[in-house]
Amino acid sequence: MHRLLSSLIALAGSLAAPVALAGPLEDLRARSPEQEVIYFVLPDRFENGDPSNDAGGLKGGKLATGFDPTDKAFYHGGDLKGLAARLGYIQNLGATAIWVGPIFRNKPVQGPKGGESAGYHGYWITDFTHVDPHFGTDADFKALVDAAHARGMKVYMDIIVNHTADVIQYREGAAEGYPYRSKADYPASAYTPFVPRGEERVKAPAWLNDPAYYHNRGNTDWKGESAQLGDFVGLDDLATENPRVLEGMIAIYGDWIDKYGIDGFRIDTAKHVNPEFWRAFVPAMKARAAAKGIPNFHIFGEVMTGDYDPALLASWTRNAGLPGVLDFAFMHAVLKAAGGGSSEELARLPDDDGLYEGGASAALQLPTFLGNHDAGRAAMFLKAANPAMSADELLKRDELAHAMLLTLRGVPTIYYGDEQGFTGAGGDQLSRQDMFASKVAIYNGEALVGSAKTTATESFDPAHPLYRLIAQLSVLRVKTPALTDGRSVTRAASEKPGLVAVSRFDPATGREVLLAFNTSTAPVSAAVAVDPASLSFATLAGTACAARASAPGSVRVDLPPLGFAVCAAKP
Ligand SMILES: [Ca+2]
Ligand SMILES: [Ca+2]
Ligand SMILES: [Ca+2]
Repeated sequence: MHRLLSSLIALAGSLAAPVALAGPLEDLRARSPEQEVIYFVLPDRFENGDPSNDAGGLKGGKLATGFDPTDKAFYHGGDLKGLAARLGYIQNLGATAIWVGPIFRNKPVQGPKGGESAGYHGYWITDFTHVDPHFGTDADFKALVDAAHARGMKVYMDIIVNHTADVIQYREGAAEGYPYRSKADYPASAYTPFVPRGEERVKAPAWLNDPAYYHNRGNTDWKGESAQLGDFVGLDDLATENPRVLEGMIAIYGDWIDKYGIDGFRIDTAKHVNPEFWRAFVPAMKARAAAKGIPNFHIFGEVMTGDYDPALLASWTRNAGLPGVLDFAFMHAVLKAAGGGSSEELARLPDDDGLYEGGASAALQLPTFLGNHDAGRAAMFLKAANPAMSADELLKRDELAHAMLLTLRGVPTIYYGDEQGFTGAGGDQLSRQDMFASKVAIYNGEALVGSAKTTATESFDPAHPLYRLIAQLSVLRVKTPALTDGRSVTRAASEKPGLVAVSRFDPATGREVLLAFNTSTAPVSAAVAVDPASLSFATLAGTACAARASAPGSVRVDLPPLGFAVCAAKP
């Protein structure tokens, strides 16, 4: 009751300010995961709301504080206050949920001498119970969540259970680079672990400081058992099959639900943890959330695949019981089609949805995306597929890919900065540009899609063509049940550039929405099969649709080069 009361007070406070889509907390809690549009942000790179925390309260140079805004491998100063101050920008883009990169206290700097980098990304946790001082305070996080909720927006935390920061070292194997030592070759202890002096109590909760709760088998080579038991480039790999570790992680993350009332978890490196762990952890988190009045708590895992195979993604929803996985197969299929390649991979996704636990209806809650902080950005992939194309063609292909993302099945997940035309020259650090005025030379040297400016000045332009398109289609999506909850039927696809068409059906009325995309640089004109009951159409977005079916069961689709149309059958 107390929590509800304080949320209502926060809500009442926010109503004094002009807020476009403020809705009560009850409405937000009632929304299912597939009704959201997610915006994924790395707090260090988004907005600096408090320069006094830039060094994280640490003294000394960049190797002590981790702070160097000119170096893409170090902290740049972004924080939770900055993110809270920009909620209006994110909400006006049409996003209804924010996936915030990990905010827990990290080891500020790690890596071999001369090759150090900082924990600005948040994936090197030492203290799982508090906000990293570079990002602000626990109170800043509370204020961010409350402010988002007051606007009707959800907050998803990015969590890690597979590993901690690299603290544990081994007595042997330095010269060889700590290669993985298998269970067969080393059935008892593989390496002799130790914690360097001064770091004995750096982790929290305290049980995490005991090397007995780690695998200590050396670095993973990503194959076989080492994918689950090996260290991720030195990061201490937790013994997640140990009941103490399971119980400890349930306590840690349950506490964040209890204290902050957040709305979901994105799970990092999920496939490097034994499936049995998730089978216990996921129900525990759902129960904890339900007890806090959060019935639609969303959980989705990162199952990275090199070959973008839906079968591997789906296996983690079955064997591990993950409610959702980030849909890497969708990313690959859309970029291939929107880049002018074959659309046959995209065409078969509705059939592949049968692989997921719960089938096609469960697949509606898979977060879909066009790029991310590891792989790289959509614009980079589109450009790589067509290196000689004009700036205008790149913008049109980027818009086409976003039109697919925002109308096809799954929960559209916008990677921050894509809406401002960020491109990047690679994945990882090269795809983590600053939204506030950047001091990183390689970022500022990039041409942005759809804009003549660079990242040297701030990138929060609501007039950017990609921002405007995403905003338009997000609003349309959220109010169109066929797009959030409808089943999908592929109507047209090809191994060559050209027409891609998919029908989606309102789950309540059965009414059809036809989505048509032209992936070629020539106009297309084609007859497309539709439901015989779909006799007349309204244009919801894009190019004008034919007002009437040519005959029951067929409609003419005319699209300009790289154009799209969203056509709703009328009752
Ligand atoms: Ca700051
Ligand atoms: Ca280590
Ligand atoms: Ca592991």
